[in-house]
Amino acid sequence: MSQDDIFQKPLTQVVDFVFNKAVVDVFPDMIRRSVPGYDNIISMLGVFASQYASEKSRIYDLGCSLGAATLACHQQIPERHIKYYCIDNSQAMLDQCENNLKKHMPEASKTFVCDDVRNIEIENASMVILNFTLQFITPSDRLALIKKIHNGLQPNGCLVIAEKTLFKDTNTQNHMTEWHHQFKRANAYTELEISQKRAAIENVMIPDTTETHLSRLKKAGFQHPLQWFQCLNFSAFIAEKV
Ligand code: GEK
Repeated sequence: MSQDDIFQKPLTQVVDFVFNKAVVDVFPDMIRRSVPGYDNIISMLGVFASQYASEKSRIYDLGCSLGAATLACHQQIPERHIKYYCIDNSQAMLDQCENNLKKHMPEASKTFVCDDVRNIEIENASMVILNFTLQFITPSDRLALIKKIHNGLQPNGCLVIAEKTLFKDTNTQNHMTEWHHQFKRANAYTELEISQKRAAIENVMIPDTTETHLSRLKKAGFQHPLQWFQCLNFSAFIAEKV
């Protein structure tokens, strides 16, 4: 696995972050050193799949990157004949995802679509995964996307969402931000890397508060959305379609 050195050198101008080939090569290292609890969330998606994924249904991994969430699900339920739909609008990500999943789950049915998740039809789904993807969607489009997912889920299916989250209270927000930077320092990112990454991502990744996530899920038709995970300013939710 290659080490993330994308922001190691001083840049004359920090441009908006894109999921290009350079990012693909370091992605597993980048996400683990940047997102506290990432591995824990990935493995819990497999646990949720074992409860919610019904025989011959579809699982959609929206913003799949390298396919870690899909693989975690498949490993728990290899016998259920699930049709996996891996969606990402980065061709570089999707190509590497396809390589990974063809290698690690060759027997499973899987479709790879390079498109914006807003353009994808969702049908016959028993599980839809938005693992650190919703935060990259224009905020005004988020409710429509969640409603579309609700419509495409089977009864008793679930939507799982993980995100970086904001806090209404300034004191809490400041602590969480500082502790997150401390987490990155502990994972050997320098001050320059932390600040250049922050500048590159701030226009493209727009987090919501936990309250916004839960109320939007309710507006979209999910009756009892739950937050099941928090580590610093990273949270995960699960919402069952009744
Ligand atoms: C994981 N889920 O490892 N449509 C489709 N894909 C998109 C869009 C969009 N509008 N916007 C961003 N992406 C993964 C991690 S990473 C999270 C998800 C992160 C894609 C983008 O190309 C990238 O692959 C992914 O969403 C976000 O479980 O890097 O913080």
